[in-house]
Amino acid sequence: MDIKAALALEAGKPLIVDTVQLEGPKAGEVLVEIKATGLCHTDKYTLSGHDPEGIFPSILGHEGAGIVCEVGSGVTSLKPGDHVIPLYTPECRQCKSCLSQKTNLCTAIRGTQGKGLMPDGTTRFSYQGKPVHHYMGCSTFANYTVMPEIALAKIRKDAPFDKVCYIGCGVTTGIGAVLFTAKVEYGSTVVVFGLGGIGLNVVQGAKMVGAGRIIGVDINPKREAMARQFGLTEFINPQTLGKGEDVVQHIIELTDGGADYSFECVGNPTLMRQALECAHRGWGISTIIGVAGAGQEISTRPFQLVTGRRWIGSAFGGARGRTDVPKIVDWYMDGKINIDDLITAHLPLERINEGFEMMERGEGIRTIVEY
Ligand code: NAD
Ligand code: AHE
Ligand code: ZN
Repeated sequence: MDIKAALALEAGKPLIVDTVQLEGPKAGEVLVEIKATGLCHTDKYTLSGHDPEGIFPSILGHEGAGIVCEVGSGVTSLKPGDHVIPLYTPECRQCKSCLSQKTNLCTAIRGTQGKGLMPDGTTRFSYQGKPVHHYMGCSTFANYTVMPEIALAKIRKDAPFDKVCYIGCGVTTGIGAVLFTAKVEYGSTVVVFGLGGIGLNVVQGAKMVGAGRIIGVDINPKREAMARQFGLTEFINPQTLGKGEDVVQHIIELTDGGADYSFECVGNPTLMRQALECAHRGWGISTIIGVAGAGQEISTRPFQLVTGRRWIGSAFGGARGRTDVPKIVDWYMDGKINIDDLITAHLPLERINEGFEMMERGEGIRTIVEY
């Protein structure tokens, strides 16, 4: 069928909106009409060419919501008309990782997904007669996509697509990192580096669990007001600290020894080190969420770990998609979490590049494309 999609034809070039061809679902696959998608910093990162798994031409986008149109043979858990959120971290409930109960990183289809292919090793998209790759198993920058059944969370039908699509990445990543990965306790002191689409959800998660202090670090002063609305208690702009004043030392002094929990939500190895080193000696846990480009590495003195700080990471907030995403949609519908105020722009697909330009300029938090 003919569909409308924003194509990433080349690294570093704007997306091209055009008609693309999509094949129907094969065994174990589902055709989904995407109704809305968020623009995540990770899409921009892959488009930039710094993602070792970035493949071109491809259709980016991984933060969507939509309706099942057709199911392939053998699909049992979904039917046409069901509302779904695509999962870049699927949940097969059968692989070693799923069965371990120790991780959300399902390995059932990770190999083909990382190569931009469906589990059978082929693509469903083509443009001008040539194959086009999938992205993170989702490709939500298209009004229709094909997904494996295990990579779709079934959600309630009264949830608005243009809000709950954000649960497909940013909301779950931020709140989940607090609840499922770091397991922040009531009364804790939390430091969040980067107060964008992910960091503000870390702030929101920290408030939910009753953190005592929530300290945000960002170089964009416009982030402070929104972050305070979500529970931030103190804001630090490293660029306005006194001359020679170090952000790590500043946080350690401010918190009487360091944070119980810190989160890096930017993707900058220098900040990852700062986040670890501002964690409290003996017990501080620092969680890396930000994605750093090819070739970048983290470093610290091993003494930082010997003296009891722990460095961990979180993908998709540690959430098991088919199990946890429908619950997070319920939290939103029950007013337990705020998504509406984080959505700062809506655009038609034809103007998707303007959304990435806004991200570049640090304007707004989440832009949603509606089909
Ligand atoms: P964003 O662009 O909305 O937010 C980034 C924030 O970092 C902005 O507020 C910006 O001002 C701030 N920032 C930039 N440089 C800074 C610096 N030197 N010091 C302090 N603050 C600085 O991006 P986002 O959508 O929130 O994504 C954040 C990161 O998380 C990206 O690297 C993204 O790829 C990653 N991510 C990871 C996962 C995961 O599962 N691990 C999921 C989604 C996104
Ligand atoms: N392809 C990149 C890694 C990208 C990455 O870390 N992705 C996160 C999700 S970011 C969503 O906005 C993730 O879940 N990773 C786990 C996984 O299995 O990909 C690279 O550097 O190679
Ligand atoms: Zn994302």
